Amino acid sequence: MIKDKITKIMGSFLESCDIKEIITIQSGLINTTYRINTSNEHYILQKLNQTVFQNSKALLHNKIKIYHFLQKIDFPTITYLPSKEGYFYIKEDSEIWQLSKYIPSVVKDRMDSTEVALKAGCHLALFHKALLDFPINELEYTIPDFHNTLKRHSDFLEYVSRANDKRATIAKIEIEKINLFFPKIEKAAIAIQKRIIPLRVVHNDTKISNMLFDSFGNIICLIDYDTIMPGSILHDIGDALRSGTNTSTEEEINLTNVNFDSKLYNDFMKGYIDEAISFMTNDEIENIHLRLPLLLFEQACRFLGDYLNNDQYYTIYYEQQNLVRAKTQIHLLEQVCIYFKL
Ligand code: GN1
Ligand code: MG
Repeated sequence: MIKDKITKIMGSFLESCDIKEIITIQSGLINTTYRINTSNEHYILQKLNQTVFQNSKALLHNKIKIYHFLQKIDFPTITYLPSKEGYFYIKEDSEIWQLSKYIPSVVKDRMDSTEVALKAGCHLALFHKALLDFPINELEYTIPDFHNTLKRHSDFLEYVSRANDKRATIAKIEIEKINLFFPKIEKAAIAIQKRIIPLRVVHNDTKISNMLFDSFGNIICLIDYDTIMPGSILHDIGDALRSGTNTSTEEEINLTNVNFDSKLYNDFMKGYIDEAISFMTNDEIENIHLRLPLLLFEQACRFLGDYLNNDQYYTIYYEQQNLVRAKTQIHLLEQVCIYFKL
């Protein structure tokens, strides 16, 4: 029984714990997450997906180092709790579990006003700024080539070549669309891959649902430090905009609801640049607009690739969910390419 197992795991972290309620949180696509309500405190308990995060040691190393660093400089952060043995995780039947304090907050899938977009941009810039002093060489690459768009595309082509006939036929139009988009984004992908853009400590998974808001629309903190590693700030900007400027979500089935909101795009950029202009290089400033189309393209390749690979990577709750997710990304990409004249 899951309750027995969770009670045992909670007992490895806390001296005593009277569990009142266990709620499964479905918003993440990789790890298994529960909210645990007890008679006094609420917690977030998470089981790491070790198929995706094969180097769990490196992941925990990065996560905890960043956590301690943010705490030390008083930057808003999640609070991870140590186990009774003093580690920030426990191992149970070779599974890895982490516990953090639950933060009462509003979770948004998109930026729903100018204020929210300005604040999201500003907070992301402050996060990057706060980590400028973090010794980047101490971080490990937990998932190599995570935002390497060219690699994501070549992996996608591999999945196309190996796909079963049924799925390849169902996804025919989307596969063709990705093939048509590739020449449009290839130059930008190469420019970014050539590392004209400096390596910095970045989050790598800045979708808006990873920013917790209070009831006034202020950001409490960024969550999900699983993918923090060296990368480009442009990845984070692009990923926040990918979800943030969508008038619906990446799960939307009705594509007429999925539209690129250019006003929110500009608001977010203003919030980011006002705060980050002091440390951004010219190359970063000149290439800042490229990352949104690249991230959308990358994510379309990843979702469609996973559909063609029989849903091995992302959690799904119904059969064509990864195809639906790929369609939303392609639909937005079409609009974004027109906007940026790509
Ligand atoms: C995954 O698990 P979650 O929801 O934090 C994925 C991100 C994608 C995102 C799409 C390690 O993030 O890269 O952008 O789904 N994380 C990993 O929703 O692959
Ligand atoms: Mg994540």
